[in-house]
Amino acid sequence: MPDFQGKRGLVLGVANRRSIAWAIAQRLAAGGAELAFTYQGERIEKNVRDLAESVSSPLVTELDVRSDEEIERVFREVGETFDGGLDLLVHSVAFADARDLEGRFTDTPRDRFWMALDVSAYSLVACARAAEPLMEAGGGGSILTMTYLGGERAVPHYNVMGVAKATLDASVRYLASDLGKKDIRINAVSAGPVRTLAARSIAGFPTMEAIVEERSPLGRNIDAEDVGAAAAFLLSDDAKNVTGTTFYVDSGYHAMGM
Ligand code: 0WE
Repeated sequence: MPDFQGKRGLVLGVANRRSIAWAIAQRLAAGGAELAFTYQGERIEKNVRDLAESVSSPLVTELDVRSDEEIERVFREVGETFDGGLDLLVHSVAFADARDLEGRFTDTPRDRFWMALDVSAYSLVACARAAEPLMEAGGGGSILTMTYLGGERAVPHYNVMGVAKATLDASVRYLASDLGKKDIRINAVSAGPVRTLAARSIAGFPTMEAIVEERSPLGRNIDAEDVGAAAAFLLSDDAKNVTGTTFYVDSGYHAMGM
């Protein structure tokens, strides 16, 4: 169990107790980290406040990652809360219009294509830039984002989210290249399908789970706790020489050709 005693973190992307971001946050909190949270939209505010309170969070604040002004405000609040420092950043945020997660990728309209990339990929760049001075003040830091195999291969119906994840994956490498000199690391976890709020509305999710069971080397699906454990390693000093990489938590599914 990695040690996060004295570490300060910001977690984006908790919606409810099933969220991958929450599984990661619980691991960090169990290791002694102090955690701030953001939430998107009033509908989930109470959920996130209740969860945050259970780990004695000093800050819960709204953030729509499409807004540069909101990102600026949130990182100012984080700096004020944590004495000008930040050690850990968890980015577990993605969104595409539901209409674009079915049917043909070819039919994705321009506005919804850019919306998906804005929320799901550019947000990492904007947050890494805002985190940089706070992490630099503390002598370094570690950033983690969530990706999916659909950014590397054409997974049926993942469509524009796949293009967003390809952009996110490349952004991880370029951010790692820039931020390494400040001892700021950035990595991605590529998780297999997990039943979260985001997954529940997706038709064919049970079919995907059945395929993972049938074809993955380990013959089973993963859960959010598996992601939490991998994320904790990558965020911890145990991974002090790991940056710019993708760590697969998918029962080995990505290694197969058929
Ligand atoms: O990245 C994801 C899902 C992210 C996501 C989910 C939704 C559902 C509700 C982004 N936007 C939305 N928009 C909504 O309106 N995953 C890795 C899970 C996932 O989603 C899929 C998958 C898998 C796996 C969609 C189609 C096919 C496979």
